[in-house]
Amino acid sequence: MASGAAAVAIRRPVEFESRICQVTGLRVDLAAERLITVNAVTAVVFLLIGGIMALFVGLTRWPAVGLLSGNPELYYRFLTAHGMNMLIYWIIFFEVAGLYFGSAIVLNARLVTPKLAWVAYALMLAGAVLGDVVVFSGRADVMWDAYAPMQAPPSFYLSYDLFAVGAFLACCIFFATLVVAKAEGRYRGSVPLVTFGLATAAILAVSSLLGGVFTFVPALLWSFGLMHEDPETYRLTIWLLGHGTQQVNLAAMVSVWYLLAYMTVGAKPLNEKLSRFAFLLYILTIQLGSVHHLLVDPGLSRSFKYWNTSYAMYSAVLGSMIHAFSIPAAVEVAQRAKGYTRGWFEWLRKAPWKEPGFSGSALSLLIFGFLGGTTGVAFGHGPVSILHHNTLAIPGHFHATVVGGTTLAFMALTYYLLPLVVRRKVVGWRLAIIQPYLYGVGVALLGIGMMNAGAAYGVPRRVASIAYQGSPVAVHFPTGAYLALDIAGVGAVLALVGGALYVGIAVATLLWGERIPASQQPLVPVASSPPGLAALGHGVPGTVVLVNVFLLFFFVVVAVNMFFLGHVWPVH
Ligand code: HEM
Ligand SMILES: [Cu+2]
Repeated sequence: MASGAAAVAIRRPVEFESRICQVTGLRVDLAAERLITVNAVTAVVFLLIGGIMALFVGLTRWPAVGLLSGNPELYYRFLTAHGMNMLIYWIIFFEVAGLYFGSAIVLNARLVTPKLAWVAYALMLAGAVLGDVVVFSGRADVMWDAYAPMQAPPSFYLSYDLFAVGAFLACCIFFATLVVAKAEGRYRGSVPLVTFGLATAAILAVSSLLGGVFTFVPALLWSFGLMHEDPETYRLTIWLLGHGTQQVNLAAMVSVWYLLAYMTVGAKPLNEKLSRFAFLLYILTIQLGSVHHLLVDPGLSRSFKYWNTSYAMYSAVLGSMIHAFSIPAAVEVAQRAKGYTRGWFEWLRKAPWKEPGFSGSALSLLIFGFLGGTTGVAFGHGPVSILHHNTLAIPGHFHATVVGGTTLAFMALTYYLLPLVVRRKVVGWRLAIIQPYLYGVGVALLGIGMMNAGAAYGVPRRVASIAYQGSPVAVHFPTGAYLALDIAGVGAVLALVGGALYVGIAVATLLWGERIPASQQPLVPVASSPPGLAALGHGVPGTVVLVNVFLLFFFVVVAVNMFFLGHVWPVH
């Protein structure tokens, strides 16, 4: 029998049905193409459902409107549906499409076992539909995280189990595709950076899904009355899932940033090894951060909490900072190579701001970095966490990460997927140009408003009315709190319009978009020849300035939170 290495070298490539992409020159597996399209379209349908829920939830939390303030039951039902459809269904269906793209398409390879990929899709869809049926029928108003001892019917936990098994299968198919592509000699050397980043996401996904198994299998048994559920164990395991999946989102988003920087302006990382190392830091340390969700919990030792949320976790933050330098620097080098060399920022001014693939990912990077990343570090600090726990500051923070960051990046990528994978001309290009701005500015205001209301005034999360309408004890908040909620409300409306535009453009393109014949050139500009390192001669002064502005801002965010902390228990 041949040794493993020899077997790798001699394996005969299996033929598969494909086409050659006229833009990228990549060989596109048609089976993979269909799976990517169907998973992405399904994702958009769930984004629409989650978005309609966002309308109700957003307008309820804006006291000036107070849509469901008098109907807390419906508010909790819709908030549960909002969390599940957005955080789980929309994001993960889109990520599965991304995994198939990053493996089969980017590597010129075939997706192994497309049939199993359809099984994975069917399991995820069954889980998502069951979840929505249970929630909308009013049998599980328990929020997406469903903390024990609050109990939902078995079908609720079963829906998560089905979805998780499907998502796990999809990850396995991704890894198998990488291994087989190598064995069949579809690529040489190491995989491209995008695939490497997505592999990071898939590895984190597998470890997060284990958290899902540890949580929802016992919970299912518990709902059948077959075992006891310990609330603290539940919280520990669900945050392995809940935090872990956010890091999957992070790794997937950063991969999209690299991909779009390359496709829109031809930017290539200055030091690819360093970028890969930054992804490695995520794999090694980022899951430890999950304990920041338990900082206020009794039962866990202080050393356990602080060790997990301090030393090791900051190396994952270092990973993000490396990407946050590397990507703008790559864009600057590419732009300077095109002759935009005047001053610090001509390269940035002359960037393709009317190209939604570029503007969307640039805004995503800005919102994620300035609003999401800095506040994540500040709020994950033990004593500050106690201060902000269960206030609107927390959803404010994660709307900056998973909405302004990941969702916006995925939207930006869609403007490339539509012409390149679905092969249809984007309908309503003029609206597409403004879509990322509307959504980005909206989400930024939503995040800033919620964080301000929560951090400065202690406005709680997960309540239909901050005045606690109908309660025997009146609750008053200062005017500043209402002002902050007005900012969030205006942001919500802008983001809702931006989100509706995105869904409208995607659906209209799928249904009515002009087909692009295989021979025709793309309708989006795709940079062809990325500059070599020679272009680095100009240096990256603009990026250095931006990075310093960021560090200063980071310092201010941490300092402001310390200021809040210092005013909790004044010592005279
Ligand atoms: C137009 C866009 C959006 C608006 C206006 C919006 C608004 C809101 C508001 C006001 C809350 C409620 C906070 C509370 O009452 O405690 C909320 C919660 C939440 N949102 Fe969004 N959101 C939007 C998009 C998204 C997206 C795209 C995601 C995920 C990718 C997302 C994930 C969540 C999650 C996980 C919660 C927490 C639910 C809970 O507390 O269980 N949102 N959102
Ligand atoms: Cu977390």
